[in-house]
Amino acid sequence: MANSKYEYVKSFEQPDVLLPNTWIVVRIDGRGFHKLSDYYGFIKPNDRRALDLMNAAAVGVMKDLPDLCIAYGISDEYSFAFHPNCQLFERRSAKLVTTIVSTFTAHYIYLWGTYFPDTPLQPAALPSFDGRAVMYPNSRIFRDYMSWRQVDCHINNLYNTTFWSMVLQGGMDRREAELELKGTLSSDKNEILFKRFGINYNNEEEIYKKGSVLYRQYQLEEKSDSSMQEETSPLQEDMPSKTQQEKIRKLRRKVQVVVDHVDIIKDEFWERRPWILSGKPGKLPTEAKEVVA
Ligand code: DGT
Ligand code: MG
Ligand code: MG
Repeated sequence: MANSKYEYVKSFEQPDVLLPNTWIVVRIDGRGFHKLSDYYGFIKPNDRRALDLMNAAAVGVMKDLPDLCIAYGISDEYSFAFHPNCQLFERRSAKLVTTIVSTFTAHYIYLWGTYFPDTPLQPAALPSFDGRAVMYPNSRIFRDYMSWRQVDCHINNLYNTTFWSMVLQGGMDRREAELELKGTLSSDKNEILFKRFGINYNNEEEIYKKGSVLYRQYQLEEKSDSSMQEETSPLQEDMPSKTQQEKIRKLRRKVQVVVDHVDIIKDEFWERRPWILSGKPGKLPTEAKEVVA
């Protein structure tokens, strides 16, 4: 294309390439979901339909973007992680974030009717999401990020379960319940739940207590301590070429994406699924070789 006198405006575009060889986490979060959950009558404190819809939309994102190696979701948020060796969109932040946000929102809206068949979406309250990309320099810090989100899930869920039991079952005023819970420890909340409402928190559903973790289901491995030692080399020569990347994407598309509600803080999760931290495809499960998720 011929140069025009207007071409110079291109120089106003700012580069936004994320640092090489770092984990990239794109976290999206529902905009104004406090209001939206009231508008559509989400059940308090946890609406299984709303969480299943979040998970289904996230599975859609994982399938559309095979470069993603793991995702973790709670409430109205989801964290999507790219391995340090990922070269998608030359690691441009805006491209990665906007693609994930719009792909997620598209799936969320498309699937809404499956999970809320009696409550159609209204133009006055359309779900939308914001997003940001954060880099983590090594697997230990990346795992700390994931642990942080899962600890948040636990703290929020224990609080919300107790709070809503006091209000809905105990008939307490919201402010009264809030005041009583101020400064309480986990053990206090467990006791309130058990003594007043006969609820053993341990028996609550795992999806509420642990959140949802999505990954590609290769063959589980025996426990070993190799996963944390697997740090990627900073050498550019070690980065997969364009052809290698396409080959890896093809392989990943063949593997089923699973939704799990398990502990991701302890080592076991990562040791048994070394392909997540290594960024290299694992062994295909023998019985599911032909499964296209
Ligand atoms: P934001 O993110 O600053 O635009 O504002 P919000 O209102 O989205 O606030 P946020 O993201 O801190 O909190 C998530 C809200 O979503 C929270 O008020 C509770 C609501 N929510 C999420 N999942 C459920 C659910 O399963 N049931 C109900 N009742 N509410 C939920
Ligand atoms: Mg939100
Ligand atoms: Mg949120």
